[in-house]
Amino acid sequence: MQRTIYLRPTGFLAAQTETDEGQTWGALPLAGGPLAFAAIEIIRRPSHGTGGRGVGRRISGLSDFFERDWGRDTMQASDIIEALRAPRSRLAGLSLDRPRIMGIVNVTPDSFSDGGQLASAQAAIDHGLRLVEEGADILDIGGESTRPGSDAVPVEEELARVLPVLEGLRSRTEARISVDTRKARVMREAAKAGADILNDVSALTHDPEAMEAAAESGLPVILMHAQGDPKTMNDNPVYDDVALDVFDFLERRIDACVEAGIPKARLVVDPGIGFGKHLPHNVAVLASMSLYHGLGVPVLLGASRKKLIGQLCNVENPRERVSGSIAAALSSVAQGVQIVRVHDVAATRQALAVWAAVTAGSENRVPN
Ligand code: 7PM
Repeated sequence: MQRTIYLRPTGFLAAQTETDEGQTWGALPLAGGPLAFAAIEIIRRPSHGTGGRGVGRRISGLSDFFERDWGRDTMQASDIIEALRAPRSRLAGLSLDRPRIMGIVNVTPDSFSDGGQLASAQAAIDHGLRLVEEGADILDIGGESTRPGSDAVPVEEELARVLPVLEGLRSRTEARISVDTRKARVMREAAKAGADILNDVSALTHDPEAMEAAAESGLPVILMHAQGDPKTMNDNPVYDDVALDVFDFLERRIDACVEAGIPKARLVVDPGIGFGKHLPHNVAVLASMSLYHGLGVPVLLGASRKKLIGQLCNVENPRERVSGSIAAALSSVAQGVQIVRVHDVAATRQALAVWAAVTAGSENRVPN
């Protein structure tokens, strides 16, 4: 069935943790997290083949929304409301009732050391442990550079990069560990070595065996949207409406996972900033992050030090993009995003601590 309506929650207030009937006060709690929403942007996309052009958008207060006669869209609307409202399952044991930080541990040869494989493994382990001290809830280990324009990495090489770091961190930290890979064999070996989460930038589409490997692992999976393959994805990305096209893709991938035996409670979605997206696409996605809560699973954002930050701030050197990256993370967290994937854990943690205090201390709460 072609989806015709999308609902983007907006007008955020603080939710009290025990809230369950906030609706009578004009706001609904969002996904069991720290926020409630008081308004909804109703987005209509003409169904294919009707000759309709363009996407219609209007903001509606909650009471207007519920008084409306939704006609043949009743099921679509009530399904999304239920998905927006339902508290999220724990992710590898981690509660998602407050924002969580995923720290990036890159294990590509140029990322840490020129002293060979052993030295770079040790450097990556040390780096991961430092990120945990700084407040990372999850460490994301990646051995395949999926930078736009980059070449594929052979599976043996990727395993040789990732496994020693995974093993080293596994025995030294309580933090959850995710492995950033598109390959079934890396998923299987990582699961055996104690990984908690699989993170696939191709949403289990790159390797024909990845879906089965992920299902058999029993691990939660992060499904990221990308248009095209890393090598060519940023040459000429094309969308009808980028935020909605990404929603449709992620919805189809969730369905495929559930079909293959990965329950929805083990899935996370990510719109994939920079993956087959130019600046206006990236900005449109960031402005619509709360839309993805309608998929009914936790939402992750990875914008840290990416090119769009450089473009918005006019900064060439990725290491100098920390403040802009924090603004991107905060704007998403203020839309209810549950996980931010970042290089700069200490700085992000400071920003989130201030945000959380101000949000919780707000006088315009939704009462119990
Ligand atoms: C070199 C350049 C290495 C760029 C890696 C990158 C995401 C991800 C990456 C993301 C999820 C980076 C990228 N980005 N996984 N893996 N979401 N789920 O900038 O945005 O970190 S790799």
